[in-house]
Amino acid sequence: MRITKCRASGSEDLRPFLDLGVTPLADALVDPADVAAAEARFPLELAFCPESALVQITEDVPADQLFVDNYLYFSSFSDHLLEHSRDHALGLIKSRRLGSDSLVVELASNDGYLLKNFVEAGVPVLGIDPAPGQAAAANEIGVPTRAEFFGLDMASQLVAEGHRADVIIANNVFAHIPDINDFTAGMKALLADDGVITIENPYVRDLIDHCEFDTIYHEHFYYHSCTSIDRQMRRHGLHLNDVEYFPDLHGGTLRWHIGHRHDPSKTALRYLANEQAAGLDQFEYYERFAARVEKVRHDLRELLNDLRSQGCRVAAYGAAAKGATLLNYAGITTDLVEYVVDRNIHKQGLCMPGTHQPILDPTVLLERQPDYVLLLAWNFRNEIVGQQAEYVARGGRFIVPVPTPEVI
Ligand code: DWN
Repeated sequence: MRITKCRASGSEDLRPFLDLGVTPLADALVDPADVAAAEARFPLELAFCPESALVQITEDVPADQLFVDNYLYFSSFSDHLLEHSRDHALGLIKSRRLGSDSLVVELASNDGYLLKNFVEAGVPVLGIDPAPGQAAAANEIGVPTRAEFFGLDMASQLVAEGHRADVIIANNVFAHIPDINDFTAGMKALLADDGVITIENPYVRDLIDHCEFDTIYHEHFYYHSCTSIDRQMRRHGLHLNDVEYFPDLHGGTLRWHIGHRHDPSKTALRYLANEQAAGLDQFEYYERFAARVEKVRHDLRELLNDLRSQGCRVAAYGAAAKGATLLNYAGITTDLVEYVVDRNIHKQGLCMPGTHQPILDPTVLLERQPDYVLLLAWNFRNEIVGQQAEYVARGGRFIVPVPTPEVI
């Protein structure tokens, strides 16, 4: 179902600027036995709302189709992400002076990859994640987790049980929630008076500036800027008070610090001023993006067709959601890329959505030594290329698809 109003502000002045076609759900990997069956496909289109300054997709895919039984994303398959998360936890324990009488709540806590650091430090935690597999994995390692969707109702229930959070962590979830206002109201209700919320998501400015269009998929309803975050929080009596930038995480990630009181750091004010100067709160900033995306599609297909005409064998690395968007938008089927490797054991043996490349263990790269590997998980370029030193030493080459297709 197509939305006609901004999900945050309710404004009807919603202006589409990028159409990536009708694509399957990026995380809906396909059982080989079902490749002949029709897959659910939905329009994938981005729009901008001048009132909220929020970039968002215009299709309303039911959340229970996105994040429950077949959700295969486990955070613990990236060493870089695990290290980043540990630094975040230890930093909060120190800066917020957390102890045995504190409470840290993580929304979309996945497999306990982050909260486990607080548990080890003796800080009480609560994980909340609707995906049963991930919640079960978290509970197995001693991270108390409830397999539910978070919102105002759940927050009110937790407060009624006597819980208020000194820290609420929401990493890679504030892009994933159909009702952003209910979710924000829930955080407002649950946060202790002097508590802090830290929200982490890829930065829409990097998406546009580095042409990271493949990070657009149906489970990402929103693509945030500091301006859109600031306006969303003010709608709920919360305030953006600080900003941290992680250029090497997921193609450029911001961590926003939010509280009940308005006490902005110089950094927060600088980010807001820079975004206004660059025009991130104006439609014109986004309207030229589509032409750049179409050029990447053209150039990548031309490169892969040239390689095929030379008889080269091409595989791909990373059965990532972004990989599904890239392969489907660019129409890259098994004639151009034969298979995908991925070290997430839950994904191996399945096929990519829509284009149906089989997903295999990365050891296959040394067994088959394809001439080229398209790096679908380019956000982990250093980690992956480093791991595949032997493949490279034997003459293998990686292709990085964005910001412009490049053989490295
Ligand atoms: O918001 C989200 C973003 C941040 O992460 C989630 N909704 C979904 C996910 O998007 P994604 O699937 O594009 O994520 P990744 O983490 O970029 O996917 C990387 C893929 O590569 C995973 O399937 C794991 C795999 N991998 C691997 O095989 N070897 C990753 C690393 C680092 C490796 O060394």
